[in-house]
Amino acid sequence: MKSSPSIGEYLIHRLYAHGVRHVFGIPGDYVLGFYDLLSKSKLRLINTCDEQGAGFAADAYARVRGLGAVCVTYCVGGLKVANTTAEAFAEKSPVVVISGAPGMKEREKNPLLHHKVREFDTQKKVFEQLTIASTVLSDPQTAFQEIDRVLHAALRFKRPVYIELPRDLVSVSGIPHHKTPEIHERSDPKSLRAALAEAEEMINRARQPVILADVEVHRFGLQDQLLKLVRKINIPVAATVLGKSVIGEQHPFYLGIYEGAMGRDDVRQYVENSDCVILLGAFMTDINLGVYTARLDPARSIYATSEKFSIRYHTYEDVRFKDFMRGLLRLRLRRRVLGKIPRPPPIDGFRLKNRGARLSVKRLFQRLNAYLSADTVVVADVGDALFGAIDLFIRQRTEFLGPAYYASMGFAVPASIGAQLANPKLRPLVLVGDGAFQMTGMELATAVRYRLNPVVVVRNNCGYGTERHMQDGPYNDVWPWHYSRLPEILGAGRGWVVETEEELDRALIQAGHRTESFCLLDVRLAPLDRSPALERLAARLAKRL
Ligand SMILES: Cc1ncc(C[n+]2csc(CCOP(=O)(O)OP(=O)(O)O)c2C)c(N)n1
Ligand SMILES: [Mg+2]
Repeated sequence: MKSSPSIGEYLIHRLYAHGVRHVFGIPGDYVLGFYDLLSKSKLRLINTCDEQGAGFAADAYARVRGLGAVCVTYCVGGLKVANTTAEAFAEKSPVVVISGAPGMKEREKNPLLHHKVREFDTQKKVFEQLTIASTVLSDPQTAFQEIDRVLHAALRFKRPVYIELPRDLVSVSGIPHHKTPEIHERSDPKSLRAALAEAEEMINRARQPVILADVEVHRFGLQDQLLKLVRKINIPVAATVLGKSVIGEQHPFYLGIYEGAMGRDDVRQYVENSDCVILLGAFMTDINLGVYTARLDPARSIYATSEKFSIRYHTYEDVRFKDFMRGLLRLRLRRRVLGKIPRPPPIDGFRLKNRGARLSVKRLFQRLNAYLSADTVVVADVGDALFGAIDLFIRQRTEFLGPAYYASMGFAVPASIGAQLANPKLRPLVLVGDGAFQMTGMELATAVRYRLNPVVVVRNNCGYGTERHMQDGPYNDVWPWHYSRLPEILGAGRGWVVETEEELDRALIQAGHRTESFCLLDVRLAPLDRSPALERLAARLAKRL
């Protein structure tokens, strides 16, 4: 690094230092100077078809790799990633949104420059609501510090941040000999000690303690600590939907997904009958909790996240999530003899039953379960793709991505691009409804361009199936596309129409061999057919009414 790099160079340098290798986006005149720098840097630019695709890809990249970046032009590009940034915020994914902007000189006298909405800071104000920290790099004296501050916030809180780069400052040098500060944030020692002491007493006294592990365990890189803790005291673990795959689903102490009425009954009973539920990095969202059907008693819970820490009804201030997790490993916790615990049903080898019969949603997921391998990352879109995927059996950890809280449709296809670039060893299996596919499915062009090879299962049920069960009407229909013929348009890939079990079986086997580009299965399903997870929810909700 030069003693006095330009503001653009410093930003690139810091992204690289934090492990970013790809930046997703679409250029425009306000960001061209920075694109030029990027294209000559060690970072690789990934041009998507639409900014929303870039936003979802960067989000998935951040979930897999720890930090992601999207770079767009002012307002016309920036506001298109507002929704994806909102999702990243809500689901704790650290995405750096970089937006070009009019130069500071151009802003004098407030002229009507193209792409401006109302004021020059309109876009910045929008992103203040959607990010954990934001800045306009308008002053070379403070630009480096601002970059440090904002990137630190992204990593500290695992939430998106916004950096606006006026085009006349990209090549301006910042202050010379700037040193990036190393920040170590610690817990308040007294508070941490007291919290650990109370946790020790509560866990040791408990008859049936259980861990409920959620997404922050993954975001903060604490999966090894979790495994050590499990082994240390022989304690069973359930995961939430958002945290699915935070622990390998074949682990002998793994119970399954806990999600109130939507999950398996045995998992639900085990967790809800526990006298000490240790919630690690958990978001108490409605979907995570089976649309409010979960019954977790705070009087019997330890609740540890990066934002809040409480045991029973009282809260401890300044206890860092990481410190608490590490502290748990040092406690004198009673090692238990593990009795019989609920276990996920074994994965049967799939046997074709009704060769010619129309494929049902249930059998689709059973067959997909047999297809998964340790190298698969499952990327599920909103709708029954996400609900059904809950019952899939993820072979290793961190290999399930789905917008299980904010739930924006259109996530899965672009997210698979981000996920595979973040970890090229993985081959994505995309589960996406026909409705969601019509929103962002054309990003398959990006997959072709960058030689990625997702296997995309389009669940073609002629419309918004999930919504049909709530209230139906012609507004839930979508226009039928010839999905399997997209390879003709894109000049690469393979497509299949799948109507029977046998066709599904054959297509998946062939897709396993066709690794040179994407594979798309247009899976025809009955409009009202739904996954076992959705069935369970509907049945149990009906019982409670
Ligand atoms: C961007 C966005 N628009 C609308 C919705 C509301 N919504 C939730 S599920 C759904 C239908 C999804 O249809 P499809 O992708 O075909 O999946 P299916 O329900 O058929 O499994 C809609 C419209 C949403 N979640 N996100
Ligand atoms: Mg559909």
